[in-house]
Amino acid sequence: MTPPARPLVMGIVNVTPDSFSDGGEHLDAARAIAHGHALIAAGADWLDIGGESTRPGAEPVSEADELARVIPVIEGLADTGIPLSIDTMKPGVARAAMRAGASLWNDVFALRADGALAAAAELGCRVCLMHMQGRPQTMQANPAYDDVVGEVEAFLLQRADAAMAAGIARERIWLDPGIGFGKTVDHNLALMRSLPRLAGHGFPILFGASRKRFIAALDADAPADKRLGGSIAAALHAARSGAGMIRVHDVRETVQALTVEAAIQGES
Ligand code: 7PJ
Repeated sequence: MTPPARPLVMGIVNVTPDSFSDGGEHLDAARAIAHGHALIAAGADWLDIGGESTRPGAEPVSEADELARVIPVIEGLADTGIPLSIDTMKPGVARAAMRAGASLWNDVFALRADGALAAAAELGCRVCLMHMQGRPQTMQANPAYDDVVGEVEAFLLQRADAAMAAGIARERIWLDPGIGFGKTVDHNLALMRSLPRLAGHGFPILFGASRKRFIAALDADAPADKRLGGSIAAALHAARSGAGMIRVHDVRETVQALTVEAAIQGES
């Protein structure tokens, strides 16, 4: 029996300075590479490498600092056979990442930075276009929509059109509703319910809810390291809704949950 299809699992590799060490960039890169290897051993299909936190309230990072963080990690993970994604809003970082061995530009800013569309077209890489209302520093201050599902869908389709007009092939484009990026709990839940509709446009869907704050809001303020149950619930829902890739911290547990879910659903 061939195993039924499950979505791909993208493991998150954060390369941000460790506040508990003064070991500097080499130590941070070595740790991130080791973490990437561990995620591959746990079953990751992709790795997403990011050097600028986009969590609510996070401050921007300079291009030089972001490059110094992520490029050694991409180089260190380039020969594993597992495809690599770069989580960045900066065309310069995306360019260097592709040279170092990445093949997907995961852009929470959806290629709206100056020169981003042209860079992605020239690089010939895959792109993930994510919806975000506002900027990371302020996006959770007062998220507001008349129709969150309609507005996020229209934005993503408009960005996909812009990407194709710039010369990015349709089959290279992924869409992501951006759970937690300028959204209340109710906005996030509405977007999760609407995933089948978003998947209906023919673009593959990338979905990320791992350890996000809406889980804490539904479960007594659970801290980030106590949100695995909620993360898996969201991943299973996304799988059932047609998502093609799930971005997570807890790779082993998510792969197991998705594999069991796919076996139960059986081949259709
Ligand atoms: C996402 C992301 C997401 C995509 C982050 C966090 C915040 N990229 N980068 N989708 N989230 N495509 O992991 O909590 O949801 S950073």
